[in-house]
Amino acid sequence: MSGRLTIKDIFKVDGSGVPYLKLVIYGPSLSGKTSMLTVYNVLRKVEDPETIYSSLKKIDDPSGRTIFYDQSTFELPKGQGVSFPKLRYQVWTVAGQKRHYIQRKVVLEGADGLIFMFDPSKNMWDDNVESLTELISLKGDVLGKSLPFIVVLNKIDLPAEERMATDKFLDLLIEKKLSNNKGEAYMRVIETSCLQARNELMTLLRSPDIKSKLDEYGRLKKGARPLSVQKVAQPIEQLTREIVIHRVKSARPE
Ligand SMILES: Nc1nc2c(ncn2[C@@H]2O[C@H](COP(=O)(O)OP(=O)(O)OP(=O)(O)O)[C@@H](O)[C@H]2O)c(=O)[nH]1
Ligand SMILES: [Mg+2]
Repeated sequence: MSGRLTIKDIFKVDGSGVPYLKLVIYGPSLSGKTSMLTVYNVLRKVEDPETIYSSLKKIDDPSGRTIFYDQSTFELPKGQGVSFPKLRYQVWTVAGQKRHYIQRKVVLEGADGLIFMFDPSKNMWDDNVESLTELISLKGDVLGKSLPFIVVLNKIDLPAEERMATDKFLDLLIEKKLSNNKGEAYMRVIETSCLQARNELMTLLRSPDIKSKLDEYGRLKKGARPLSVQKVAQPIEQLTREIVIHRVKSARPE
């Protein structure tokens, strides 16, 4: 192969010539997609505001239900872009209500990675199945292949009697041919509570000893993330990492 690979051979570039990835959070209405992106935004803001390239834009109705999308763009913190100077990752959520199908289709266009968010509330089972089936009808040919995905099981704060067991979701992933077996399915699932994460982050930021968790510039230290908050950030950050590693590996000449 002649010449060196450049970043533009591996990633798309945005209007200002900076490489970027597009991540989409998909799933039924009320599963917590907007909540996840909102918590992640607050986290980035307190950890390193410079990593927020464009702050959260929500297109929703007066009750807070998304009617088109939420969107925010982040940059990898300095020194974390593998050996690249800069990489942006756009995070989008879809509007989960059934009637917004066309909007979901539009938002999905050009996605480089997907987070599928289940709502384990017992009365939401059919909506979960319907939403996953819809996603497969739109992206089934590439999902889990050239389009990496992570599954989030939100609302783990709900009491056990109000929740479908995690096992049922693993079975569903196998039935839909997104995993070969339970072990593999479980590897793709991250259990979260966006509600708990939001509350714990707010409590932390208001706590009297917050100063001990801040660095010299007043930014929240990475190690200070409460576990619930880390679990909400993990799907976005892990997926970004997986896509970067995969792209770099497959672009590298043999
Ligand atoms: N108990 C509990 N409630 C949550 C959790 N995450 C979100 N919620 C609540 O679920 C409701 C819906 O959350 P949203 O984030 O707006 O859901 P969405 O998936 O964006 O919904 P659409 O915009 O209609 O697609 C809100 O009342 C949230 O407070 C969670 O982890 N646990
Ligand atoms: Mg929403």
